[in-house]
Amino acid sequence: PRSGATFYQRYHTLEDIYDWINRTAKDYPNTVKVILVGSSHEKRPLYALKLSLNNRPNKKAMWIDCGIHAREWISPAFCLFFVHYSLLFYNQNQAMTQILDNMDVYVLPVMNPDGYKYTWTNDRMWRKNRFPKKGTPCIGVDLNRNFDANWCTRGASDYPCSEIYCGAFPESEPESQAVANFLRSHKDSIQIYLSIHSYSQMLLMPYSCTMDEAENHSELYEMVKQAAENIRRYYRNIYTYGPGAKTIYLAPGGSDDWAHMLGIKYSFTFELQDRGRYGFLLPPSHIQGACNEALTAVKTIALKVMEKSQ
Ligand code: PAY
Ligand code: ZN
Repeated sequence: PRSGATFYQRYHTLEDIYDWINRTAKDYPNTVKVILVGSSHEKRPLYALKLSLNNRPNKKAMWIDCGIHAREWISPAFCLFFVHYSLLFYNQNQAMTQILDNMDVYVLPVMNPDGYKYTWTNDRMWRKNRFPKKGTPCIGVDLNRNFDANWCTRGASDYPCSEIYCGAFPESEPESQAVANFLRSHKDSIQIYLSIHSYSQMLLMPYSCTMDEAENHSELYEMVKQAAENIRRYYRNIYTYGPGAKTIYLAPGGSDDWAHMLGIKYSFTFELQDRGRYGFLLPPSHIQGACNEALTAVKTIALKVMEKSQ
């Protein structure tokens, strides 16, 4: 059951997450809407929650996706926590109230449900989706290499057995296509794009697909820097920050770069805890801390974006 805060201090199966989505929508009928944005290869629904806490006209929006990579369990855990926190602390926490008064938030808790399911049943370290490519024994496309941003250049692979296989063509996968379609059709309202991954403790900004600087490099850099400083001040934990290509490695075809190129100026990828001790196998006892840190980064960035657009 979802009762009690401890629900958010555990990892959940895909079935439990679907149940949670339904219950959340039922419990908050006036503020939460479930949107079917598409479905996976194995025909599982991709549900996003739309949080709309205030019906001011012409509100902007923020998009957050989690679970693009199956084994990064802290990522869906963050999306669940974030929704819970937003609903509970609207009108309690000042930053959260300000944010939700000014923007709607779309949250996609599991972008890669087939892969996520597979990590619970077969292989805890699975990363990609579960697309079976004809003519090879290998399965799966790396959804974070499948977007149309310098697609399949250095830092991705066209070899289907690779962990960073880019797929047959950009948006070849139903999961990435669903997200891309949604963002394309809402790009006038969506101001902030966030994609949640683990691990490494990094706050990444465009670009990851090239060494070139984004045209708004300095404002993005200020945002991730301040977010990292806040995390350090409140939680005494270190997050590195900067453009993906220079901070972690070249990663073409990523969702954050593609969203930025689409015109969503404030686009980021967060790499949550830890820095490698447990890696993808972050113990449940660390969920709360990891989520608080990521929440601090979301708040810092959203408030900065709001300052600019006022
Ligand atoms: O925007 O540069 C970016 C994202 C880079 C991520 C990727 O898609 O490769 C980084 C990795 C991830 O979260 O998937 C980092 C982890 C530790 C990994 O699997 O290498
Ligand atoms: Zn990842």
